[in-house]
Amino acid sequence: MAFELPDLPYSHDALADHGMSRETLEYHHDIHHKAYVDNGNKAISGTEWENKPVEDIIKGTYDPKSVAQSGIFNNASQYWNHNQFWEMMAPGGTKMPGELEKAINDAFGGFDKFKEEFAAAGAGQFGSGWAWLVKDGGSLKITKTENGVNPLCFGQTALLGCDVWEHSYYIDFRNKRPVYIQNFLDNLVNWENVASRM
Ligand code: MN3
Repeated sequence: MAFELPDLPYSHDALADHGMSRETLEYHHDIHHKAYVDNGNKAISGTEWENKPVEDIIKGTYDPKSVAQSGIFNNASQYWNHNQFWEMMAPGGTKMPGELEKAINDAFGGFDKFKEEFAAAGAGQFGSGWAWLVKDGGSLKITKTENGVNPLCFGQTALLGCDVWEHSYYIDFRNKRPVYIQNFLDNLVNWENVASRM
């Protein structure tokens, strides 16, 4: 099935008071995400993947031995990653459901410890990539991935993902990736969405 650019679940202005400007969302959603949609559709056209669900394309084309990955993988995974990313945010963030709070406390020894470890993963990803909170079997883990690689590649469930490509933060935070990640965790996460993925 063809990839389609979803609408943002909020207006382009909705996150501006919380550290993510209209200009960032115009570039990031309307231009970057759309490019993954358009290039992905071109890449799968006429291939065995043309009518497959995007999750199957990602899992079926991921090559653990490749750094560059294929054009099909890169565009399909970045298409999917951004579909999740917009849903994982809400203006000002949301209250964390108790069930998720307990799971985070159990896994990381408290919310502050979780935030520290997640921020370190995002800041420590050399070059473009993502920081993730994943469910791996029964346990919660923090991971980082390069470029478009995501938890589906490793049989994990993505609960929260933070885009640490420069296009995600350079307009609002310039080179200060750690400040962007801290703001993401403090002011942008839709914890209800994260909990719904468990
Ligand atoms: Mn991005």
